[in-house]
Amino acid sequence: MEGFFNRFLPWLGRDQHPGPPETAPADHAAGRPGRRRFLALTALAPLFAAAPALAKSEPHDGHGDHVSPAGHGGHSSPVFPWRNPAIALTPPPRLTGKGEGVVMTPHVPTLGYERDGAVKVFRLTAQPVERLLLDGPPPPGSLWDRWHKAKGAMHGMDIPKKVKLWGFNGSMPGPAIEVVQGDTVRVIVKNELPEPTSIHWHGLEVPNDQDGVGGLTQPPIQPGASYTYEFTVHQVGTFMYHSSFNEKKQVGMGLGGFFIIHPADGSRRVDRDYAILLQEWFFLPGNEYVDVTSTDPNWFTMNGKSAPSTAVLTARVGQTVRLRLANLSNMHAHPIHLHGVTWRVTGTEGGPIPESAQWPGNTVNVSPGAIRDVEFTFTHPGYWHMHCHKLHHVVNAHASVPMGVMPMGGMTMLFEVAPAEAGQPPDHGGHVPTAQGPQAGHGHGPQTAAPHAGHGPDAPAEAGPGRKQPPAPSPGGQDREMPAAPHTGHGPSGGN
Ligand SMILES: [Cu+2]
Repeated sequence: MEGFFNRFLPWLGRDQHPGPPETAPADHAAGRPGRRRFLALTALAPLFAAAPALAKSEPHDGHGDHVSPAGHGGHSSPVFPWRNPAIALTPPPRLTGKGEGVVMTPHVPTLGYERDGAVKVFRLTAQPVERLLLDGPPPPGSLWDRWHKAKGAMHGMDIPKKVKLWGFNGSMPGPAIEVVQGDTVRVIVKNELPEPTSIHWHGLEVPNDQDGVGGLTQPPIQPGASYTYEFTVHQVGTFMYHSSFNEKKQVGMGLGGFFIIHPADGSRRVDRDYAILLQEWFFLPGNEYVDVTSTDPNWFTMNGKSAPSTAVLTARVGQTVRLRLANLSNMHAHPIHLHGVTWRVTGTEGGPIPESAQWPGNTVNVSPGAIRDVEFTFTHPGYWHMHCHKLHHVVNAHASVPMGVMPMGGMTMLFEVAPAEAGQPPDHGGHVPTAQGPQAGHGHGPQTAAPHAGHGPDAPAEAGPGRKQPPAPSPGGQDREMPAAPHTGHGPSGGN
């Protein structure tokens, strides 16, 4: 075992592990972070938002200090800006947006892969991303527009909320990765952030040296550097990837995404398969930099959008629907509630739940770090309301008209459910899906082409034969998040 752990010595500094300090003063003399340093960092925290301004006035001064590895030697941690202008941002790799095509991730692209023999090769670039949490006013006549006008509440809905976060491949959340049980997966991660990072595969049973805990199981990925992960997936279900370095800040700035594994035998299919990532943020009024020190968020997003800029999901009566709900929030659980259905909770962050242990409901609490798959069938057409049932989480910016009629914001989405297709009974086979339900041939009509299961073709990213049509576009219009800087002309594989 000693030899095994010696592998970690170069970056873990095991020899220097002090153990319990004999006396506090000696510990301070050795440079161990103490209360004084904690207080200093607390005092510096608000400067984070101002850091880009400092960087602007001194474009190249001091960045050598800013990007130095953190945490070694006991010196004070540097304060990192949102972006290091000395690091050119790579445009999204060619295959961003061309995934397996089974799961729909509104507002977020999926990520295609290239093949290296039997290995599926994905590319993720961690980088600063500008994001519109709120696009602005819903288009006149759109569902959201009609709803809020009928309600008499449009106040504050017309103000776009543009923020500066961190993401992958120009997207926050990062693009969704879809693979098949048994695949060997290689993910090449490039760090274009101003500070070190590393990526953890949340819930995956991988070898320890692929677990992505920066400084513990691997050296942190320094700014400008790349790192390659490779492992074989044997599990099935809904998982995540996220930063596992400086997590409170880096996850709090958006560094995460879905990692979905389909069964090798093609089971667990449904007609409409949606993945929704739950996140929360605190923004001081008028500030586009998230305050990662706050424990009291005032903005709440589903796949990076707050209502009324969230997608309108679609389904037909009789179709089987799955929601994969994952919570990457720093602080809060989100009890997600859907009107008009009784669902079964069919999966967790640990994979599928055996049928005998699935439970019915219409509200499921998703804790930070947890994932819940729910499956159901609508029995009635119409507009069905889906929202977090912590009602503080369905307004934006704590609402500016607390004694008036508040518009719906935050973690709110709508389902637009069409009648069953002609010739089909609206409720064939019962409305609570059974374990057989998703495979029971409910599919019919243009939206129900069976997702292709099994291994992707050699060039899946180009063809996407199983691609389902995405849901209706966000009522607020197009996603407009993009890398923060003009593209620099690097090719998709540049820098790797
Ligand atoms: Cu919530």
